[in-house]
Amino acid sequence: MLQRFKLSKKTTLAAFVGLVAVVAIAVILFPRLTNSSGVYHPPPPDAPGPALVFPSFSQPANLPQRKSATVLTSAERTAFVNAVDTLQSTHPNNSQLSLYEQFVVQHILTMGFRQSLGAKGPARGNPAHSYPAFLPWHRQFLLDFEQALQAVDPSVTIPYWDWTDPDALDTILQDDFLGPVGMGTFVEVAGKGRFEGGEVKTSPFSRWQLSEALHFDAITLVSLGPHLLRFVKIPPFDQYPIPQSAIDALFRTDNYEVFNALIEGALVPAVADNKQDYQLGWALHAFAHSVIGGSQVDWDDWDQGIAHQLDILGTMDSVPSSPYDPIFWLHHANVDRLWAQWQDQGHSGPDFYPAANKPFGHNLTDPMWPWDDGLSTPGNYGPSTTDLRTLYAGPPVNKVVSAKDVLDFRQLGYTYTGLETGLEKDLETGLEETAKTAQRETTSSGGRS
Ligand SMILES: [Cu+2]
Repeated sequence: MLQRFKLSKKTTLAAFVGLVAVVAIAVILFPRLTNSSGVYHPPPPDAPGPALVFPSFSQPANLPQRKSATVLTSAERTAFVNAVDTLQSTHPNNSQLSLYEQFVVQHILTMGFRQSLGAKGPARGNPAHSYPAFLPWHRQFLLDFEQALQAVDPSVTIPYWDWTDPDALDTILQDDFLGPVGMGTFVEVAGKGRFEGGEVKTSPFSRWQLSEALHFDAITLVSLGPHLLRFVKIPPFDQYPIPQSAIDALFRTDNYEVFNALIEGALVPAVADNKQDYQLGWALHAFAHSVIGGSQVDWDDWDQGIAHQLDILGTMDSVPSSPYDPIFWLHHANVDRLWAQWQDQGHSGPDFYPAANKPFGHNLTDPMWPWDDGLSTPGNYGPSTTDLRTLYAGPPVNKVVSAKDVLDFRQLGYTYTGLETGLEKDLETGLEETAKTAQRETTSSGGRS
């Protein structure tokens, strides 16, 4: 039985783990947005800024749709699972990593952009996390993955996990979908009880043999072993579904950087009624990672808005390795869907993305590694003696991609069910409806007189 929460903070070990955790979290999750008090003040709503404009898109007919995981037919689930499983079982040219694992190693190497690790080129910070490019980087990442799936089965799109849907998690964790919760390892959470997690033991994903070099604890850099690990809904990450009010808070901002940081989970609103103030925190995307992965955190600092991550338990909880759990893709499709929805609500186009003054890779037209034609290279990052850079084959799409190139998701060739088809079209429909209503009223009032 693990006594994870009884680790005394007075021990040297705890101090060391805490320090490593703080550094890891600071590097991986927190953007440099806050002032010295840890509170971020976005510009007031009436500050001069880009005017909201009606986007000029209209949606082509038959644009492939990413659907909610809860509405997939049994055949659609099977097609998705088979395509994912095929990527994991396909090793091009007898290479050490599968097609699927190329995505995992790409994600891991975003953590390697530190000079101390041997990074080269202009890219600064983490190309995919903690900074403005979090959303566009993962948009391109999902697109590449979806295209790889479609090379196996053209009918497949990535489903999304709506975190506010109480049924979605149970649906996803079925044997005929992404497999069940983990089993066989018990976690004692102080004041909360004993909880089970561990290996995924049924479904096609229970047969996956994970590369230990790619599957590791981001704090200790110790391998998490060859099995997919889930610790689902273990306190403090047992609050599922995520309340709609948390999504509503996200949609109150008109500021891209605040939106990006809030959805990544690096900021949370300090006071629900005070829309201006945000604190360092852990919500939405980061929270949902831990709903599956089962993070253990230091409660003492939670109230201050700073969560010290003490223990990583499951695959989804270790940011670098998290794409190894196929839930990652459904989770990030939801992140991308919410950004798409926010864009549709008057925040589309380059006015809603920082043009300059961000670390290289995070400004509007900076190439984002690895879609940068070799401009930057990461250092080696990970637990093993294997240099992960030697295993990475490069991006599947051989082109230069900046945030600007992925702002318009419809132009990339997909949309989400439930998104409006385009404001212009809605406006037309609305005008037609108004005209029809007026006509009906005229007719009926005419009948009464
Ligand atoms: Cu990521």
